[in-house]
Amino acid sequence: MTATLFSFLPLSVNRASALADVSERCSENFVTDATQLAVDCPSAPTNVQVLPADQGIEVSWDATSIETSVDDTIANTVAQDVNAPKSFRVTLSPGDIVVNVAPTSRTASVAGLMNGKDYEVTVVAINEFGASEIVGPLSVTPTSGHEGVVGQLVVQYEVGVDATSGDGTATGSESVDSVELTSSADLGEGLHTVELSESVTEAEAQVIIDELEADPRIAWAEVDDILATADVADPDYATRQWNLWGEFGIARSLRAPASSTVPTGSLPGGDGQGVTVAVIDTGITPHADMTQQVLQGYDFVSDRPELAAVREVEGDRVGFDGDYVDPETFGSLGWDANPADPGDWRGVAPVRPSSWHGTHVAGIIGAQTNNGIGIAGVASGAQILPIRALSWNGGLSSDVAAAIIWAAGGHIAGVDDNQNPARMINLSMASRAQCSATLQTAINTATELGSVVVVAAGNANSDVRDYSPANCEQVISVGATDATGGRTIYSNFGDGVDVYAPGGDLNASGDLGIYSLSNAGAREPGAEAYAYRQGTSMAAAHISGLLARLISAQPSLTESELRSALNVNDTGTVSPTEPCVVDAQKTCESSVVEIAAAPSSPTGLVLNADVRAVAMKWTPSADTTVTGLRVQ
Ligand SMILES: [Ca+2]
Ligand SMILES: [Ca+2]
Ligand SMILES: [Ca+2]
Repeated sequence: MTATLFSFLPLSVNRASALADVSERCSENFVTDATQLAVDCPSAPTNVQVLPADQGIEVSWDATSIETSVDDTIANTVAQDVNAPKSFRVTLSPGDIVVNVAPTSRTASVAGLMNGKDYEVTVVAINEFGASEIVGPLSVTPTSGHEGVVGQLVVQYEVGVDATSGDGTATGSESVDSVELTSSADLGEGLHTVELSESVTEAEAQVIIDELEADPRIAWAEVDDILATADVADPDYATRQWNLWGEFGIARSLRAPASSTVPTGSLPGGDGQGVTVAVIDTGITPHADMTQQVLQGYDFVSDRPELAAVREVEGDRVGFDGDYVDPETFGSLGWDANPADPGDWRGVAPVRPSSWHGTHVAGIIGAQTNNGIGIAGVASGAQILPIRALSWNGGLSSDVAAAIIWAAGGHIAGVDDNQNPARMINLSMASRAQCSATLQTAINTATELGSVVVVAAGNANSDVRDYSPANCEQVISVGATDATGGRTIYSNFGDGVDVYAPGGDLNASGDLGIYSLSNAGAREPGAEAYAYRQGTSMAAAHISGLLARLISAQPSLTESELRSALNVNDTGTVSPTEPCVVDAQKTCESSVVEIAAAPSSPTGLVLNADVRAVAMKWTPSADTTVTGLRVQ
């Protein structure tokens, strides 16, 4: 696995003793005795481009030959190889973020940045003599691609209030001065989305909300937020599932002794059979490594004229619902019964090829195991309920709310009820926002219907309290660890993170992301594929799969018992509010989940009953610390 062989150079060593001519030639230098070798700094990278991404940036560059002499015992290295780069270094400020990149790579993805904040980026090439001329600083501002324009609100009407007035406007519209309101989706229990006759700024929206909330027929109103997927894209590499069998994978105790990533046994608990896991995401693409597991889902992506936006440079405004590219294949504009993923590529910032994010998340949870191809899913017996709620331009919280309610078996007006209510609901998405009443209401409804909601903590390297839906109540929020078991550079942190699971770090090495199902198409679906991705999205999927396993072994487990099994505190954990990079696991004292440590059903249960008492003995399952046993 050559891709992991980075050359991390001692950047601060020996600088003081460097020769003067080296200093003149290199922006930094490393050799102590330049007389041994022909000194030559690497050439500076050329054509450096920096593009804004969502909570991150994408950097690319060109460079001279990557061929370097492998025989470092020979002083007279071939001249033209001497200045070849041994690595590249991308730095960002503020934050003093440093990313070291392998010499074969010409790109870097930096995650965990703040949208709307200006960053300065520099790139240098490095070899054993020193660093090239510094390219930059180049300015870049990460963005979600949303301009803060509000076209829709969510309104909670009081019990018994009709959402539509006699004149066809939404109830409460006459209380608003600036725009007219029209009722759109009915999410049940008096919860409705309401369209504005024209889009307004967030400040103007707050005025409208105040006017609405002064109307006694309305309990509350809020902006319909837009959420985005919580991962970072990357091209594919060779297969390796360190996230399961590796030293810090979730099945690490099943790892073969010393070094290997080959499992010595099968995962504990059930395999997920009988458990439906809803994946509320970008939709789904067909994949041979996940066939009979996929149930009939739904597509809750709205399509409203005011959400139309420019998708590529010099392009026309196109619909929010990417189904517009081919309604025959992907379903009609607006809500439809076909959750096929039409692709979420963007030609404007944040630029990206289609992510096939929903397929990747679903594969982590439920890819078929022991079928001779591809990867092993965490819970390959589970049924995947694919629900599309994220478009190429993000997802409305009202659409996500409808998806949550429907997934759990709740009724959504105008939609056939879900025949396969989900015990598990996976939300691999995040936005910088307080938990909206819209999402909290939907999560509460799903919980009352018996579902457990697992969410990504978010990828902004910030306190999770500022990121929704991870900051909602009654969710299990999941932060991301890397292959060393530490918190990833991008993962959100803080009290609100319930548990950590593998999310991967593509900057450490391209093959240290999470490998799962994907698609080769850049814009529209093409051949099925596999790909590495990183993010708390991926981490959340591990927990959804793990809980599906526990539920399939013991269907009666409550949410509280599932939290205990994960060693997740109901009350939250004690943790610092700053990025926690000092403790051993760098996870702010939250658990790093291990599947094999979760309790499974005791075996060999023997009951000895007499008149007044019941005496029990049992054989605990191996590798398990049982902290409690409930007698029924
Ligand atoms: Ca569709
Ligand atoms: Ca549609
Ligand atoms: Ca497989």
